[in-house]
Amino acid sequence: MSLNRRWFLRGSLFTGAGLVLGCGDESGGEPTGAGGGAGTGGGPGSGGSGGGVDPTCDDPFEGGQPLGNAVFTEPVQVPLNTKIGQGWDARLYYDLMELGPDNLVVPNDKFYIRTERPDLLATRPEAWTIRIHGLVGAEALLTMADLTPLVEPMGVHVLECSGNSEGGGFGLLSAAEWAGVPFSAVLDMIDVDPAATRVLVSGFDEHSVPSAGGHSTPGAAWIFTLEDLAAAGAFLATEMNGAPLPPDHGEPVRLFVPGWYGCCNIKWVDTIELVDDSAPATSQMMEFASRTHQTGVPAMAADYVPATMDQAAMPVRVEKWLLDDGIAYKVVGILWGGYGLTDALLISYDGGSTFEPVDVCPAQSTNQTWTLWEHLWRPPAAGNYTMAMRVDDPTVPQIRLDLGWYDREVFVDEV
Ligand SMILES: Nc1nc2c(c(=O)[nH]1)N[C@H]1C(S)=C(S)[C@@H](COP(=O)(O)O)O[C@H]1N2
Ligand SMILES: [Mo]
Repeated sequence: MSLNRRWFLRGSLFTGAGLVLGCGDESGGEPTGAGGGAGTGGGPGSGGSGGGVDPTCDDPFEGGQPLGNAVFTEPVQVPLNTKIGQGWDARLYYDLMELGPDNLVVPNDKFYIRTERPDLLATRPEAWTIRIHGLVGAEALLTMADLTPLVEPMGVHVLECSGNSEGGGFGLLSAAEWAGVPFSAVLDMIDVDPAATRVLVSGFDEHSVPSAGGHSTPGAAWIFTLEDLAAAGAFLATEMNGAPLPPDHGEPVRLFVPGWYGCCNIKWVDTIELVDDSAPATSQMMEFASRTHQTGVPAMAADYVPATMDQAAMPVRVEKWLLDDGIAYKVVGILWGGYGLTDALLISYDGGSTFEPVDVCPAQSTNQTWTLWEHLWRPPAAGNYTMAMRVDDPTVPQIRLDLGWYDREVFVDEV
């Protein structure tokens, strides 16, 4: 069931998009069936085991012996934690296997990259300006000197590319600590025409090398309602993990819209245009329509639903352990996205036929960033297993869990 949905989904995503290894479509492309398993393995308990576990949380693995990681049988087709490709197609896939209780913020040099700093970008960060126009009393040019005094800490937020998929080890997903200027403070500096209902934010997006196979279309811009931006707590980010925004992440300024997919988080922001409900969708919105779960490809911005991340969850590492009573597996995973807290996470090891509860401890306390969880698993026999997840609450939107988007296959060599 879940597998069928997944294949259906792949089919619809990858139509006509042949994968160019290393610089292809960010969706990852079809599995090659060729072995795979790159980036798996790792040392015993690699990735942040030990230390940092909340003492109030029960640890069924205490006193046990870690025996290394089980291998995800899905082919990881790309190197992880290494920047590859060029221009729009530049990618850095983060190795989610590294996550652990003490390791929930991704350092800047490993934070995922989707599109590198454009080589045609000539403006120095100090000379950066943002042109403000459209439905405003007067056009304006915002400088970094206008923004800098308004920068404040924004906390840890997760960012995910809507094209995140198993072909990239689901590595287009990272969390960092951000600082920036609330978008509301920017709007306060502007004489916004009362007729304005939406805002179009666009960024520099010209590269000398075209995207391979036309996977990425030029023009980075997204249109939001003023209410959506305010409700999300959107900000213009200028710092990441205490450092100025790195070149590949939008230096000197990017949009950050908490809870929205990466494609809305425009880098190298150079224009803000106030518009109304008659604004046509941008090419970027159309390019990402299916990946942000729109119905079709609407021509008008007003016909787009917010490109927010429903509740999602997936395993990131499966550790093999020897306990007093034999072999057991520690399935470590994350919970992210969503619009409220949940304590009803379920995991399946048979592709979604049967589920068991995951006791997330410490409990989820925010939707801003991901929450780590662990689950003790005793597979009945050696073999391949498809892990699927869902939230046991029909009121919790979870479109990608419904679609089996984050299902993962793991090979167990011994029980
Ligand atoms: N100017 C510009 N901004 C952009 C993009 C782009 O290609 N050009 N890609 C978007 C997409 S699809 C994603 S997933 C995020 C990635 O941000 P990161 O590279 O900092 O992780 O940037 C977004 N902002
Ligand atoms: Mo993306």
